[in-house]
Amino acid sequence: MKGRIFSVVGSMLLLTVCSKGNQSSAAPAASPTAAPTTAPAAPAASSAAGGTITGKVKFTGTAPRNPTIDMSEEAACKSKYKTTPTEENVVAGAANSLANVFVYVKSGVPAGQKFTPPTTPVVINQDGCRYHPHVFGIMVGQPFEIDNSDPVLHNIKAIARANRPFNVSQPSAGMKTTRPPFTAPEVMVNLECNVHGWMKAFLGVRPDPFYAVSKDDGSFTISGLPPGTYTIEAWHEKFGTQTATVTIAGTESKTANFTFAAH
Ligand SMILES: [Cu+2]
Repeated sequence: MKGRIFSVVGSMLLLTVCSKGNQSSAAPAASPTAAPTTAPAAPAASSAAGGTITGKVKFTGTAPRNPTIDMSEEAACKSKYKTTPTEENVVAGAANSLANVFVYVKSGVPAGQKFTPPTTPVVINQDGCRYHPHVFGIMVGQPFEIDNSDPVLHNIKAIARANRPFNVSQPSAGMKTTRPPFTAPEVMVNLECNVHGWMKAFLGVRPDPFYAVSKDDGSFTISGLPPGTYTIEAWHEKFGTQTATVTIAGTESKTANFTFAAH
């Protein structure tokens, strides 16, 4: 039975904290469906191994309606939609699942541990006078590319505190701009368009690869975690933040679910 306590799968953390700054944590609870241990974790796991945290993000209450966007002055953008486009403040799926939540390891990664950023750029595309993606992550040191798929002027502005703010003007379709990498962790960098007030995106800059954005079904996966006890934060642009504490030993998988209260 030794090691069993570290092999619990499916432990759940259910939080209903809403406002920013509130914190709570819960010890993982044992699940009766815990998978049997096959082997003790290798003491020196490669970066591809490690533990996994998966979960789902939901909300309680009624999601606020996203404001419609009046694109009548940008016919080239407006023509890309069959119905009136909306902002993407709250992207809800079936069964109150919540997309566009940035989930990341806020603390617990040993200080001084370095992670090599990918050389492939993270790309944000301006298409239909909206940003794609709307919420996303990037590592410190990773290239950042800004594309314009619209035949209209966009001017993307990064509102950053830990990083250097910037302004990039892209007057025509097909333009691509590669920015110098971000230099410091920052959750979140706000991206806005100076021309179109409804255009907003949010970028989480992290020193490690331990982050994810919830999908339409609210699911997320963070993998490759070395053993440790981690504070996981879930950030949503309207509903604030929540945190959970998860302990990972070996190559196990743990569950951390988050439930926001819609307001
Ligand atoms: Cu724009």
